[in-house]
Amino acid sequence: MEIKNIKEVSMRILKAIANNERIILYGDADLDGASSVILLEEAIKDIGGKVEAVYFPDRETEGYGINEFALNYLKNRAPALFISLDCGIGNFEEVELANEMGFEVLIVDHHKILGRLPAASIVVDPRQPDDKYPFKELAAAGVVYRLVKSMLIEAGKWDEPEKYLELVALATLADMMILEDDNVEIVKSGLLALANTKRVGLKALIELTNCVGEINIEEAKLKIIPPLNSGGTVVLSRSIGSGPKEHLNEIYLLLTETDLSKAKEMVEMLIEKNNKRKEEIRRIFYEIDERVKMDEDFSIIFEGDVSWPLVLLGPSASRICKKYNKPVFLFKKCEDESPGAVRTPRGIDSVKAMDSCKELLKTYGGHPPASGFRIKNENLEKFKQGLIKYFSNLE
Ligand SMILES: [Mn+2]
Repeated sequence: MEIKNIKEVSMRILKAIANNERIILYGDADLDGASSVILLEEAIKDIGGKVEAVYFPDRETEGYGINEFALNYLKNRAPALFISLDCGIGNFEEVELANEMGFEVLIVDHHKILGRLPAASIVVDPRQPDDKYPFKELAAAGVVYRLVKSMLIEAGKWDEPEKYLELVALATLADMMILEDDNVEIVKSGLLALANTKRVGLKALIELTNCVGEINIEEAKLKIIPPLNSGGTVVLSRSIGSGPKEHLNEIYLLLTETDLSKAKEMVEMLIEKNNKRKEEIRRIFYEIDERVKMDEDFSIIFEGDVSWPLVLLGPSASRICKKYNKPVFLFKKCEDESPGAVRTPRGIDSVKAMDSCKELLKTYGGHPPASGFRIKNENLEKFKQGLIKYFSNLE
């Protein structure tokens, strides 16, 4: 049994390699997205192909998923095969735009399907209603692992699963995927591989976070993953002159670094950044906590502020959700539109809740317990009331 369309995407990429087509990898800017991109890029290189460009959107300024700014940035590389990893499943308009620019879009994602599919040439997502693959809780990197395995077997080059599995294990833990079925084996063999990693970025991370010997799930979650989660966007000019700038991020750069001393410097910086980040999340948590305490009776927590960085809303919402055991919607108040993050207690589907107000939202999507949205400011109050109504009907 295989995930729907894995074989099709695998064959399409192999054809692109054989025909020397330009390939663009577009990944979500977190550890799962970066791992997905690295897996596919390494597999393409192992088969003898090359990647024209890698792009990670800036979470703070571009938000989540495929966006117009990014497409404009990349459009002079069309025609090309545009592969969206760990995002894309909710980007209906953006995929249309990419098609118009001359890209052929492939989507490999694991987020919830929003009623219909974007107009991509092939979509892989285990959550497609007609996908017969029984396990739905793979991280995107777990889905990409099955894709690269299929490609490498087809090309007769499947021999080093460890270098992929170490990343899939970390991505699975970072995305907080449920540790059942496939994920148990992935995390177990991946963490075993991690202790003997050849990636200097991971070596540096293991050394500087004082992990010794075999790394267990707790150590991975508490020591290895947090610095990686603090990685931000980096725009590099890799080629001289007017060559394209690369729109990357620090997670990707660390995990693909080949110089150990450089990797150590990067890790030190990420650890420092992570400490600042924790401090900042604490500040936001207390700010929200103060506001919520004033309110006696509430069914949801719905708060926004101009000063809250978008990238910290998810972790702040998680803390608030843990404390109050209520659905939490946080947004960064921007000029016309506001992006936000959602966390809900166990058993409550945040994406379904937003389905009930979808006409008020510009975009939304994610996983049942953790998702995001973007909304015109004029609709914020209506959205809040719609959610209150939705949750009161649930009770
Ligand atoms: Mn993911």
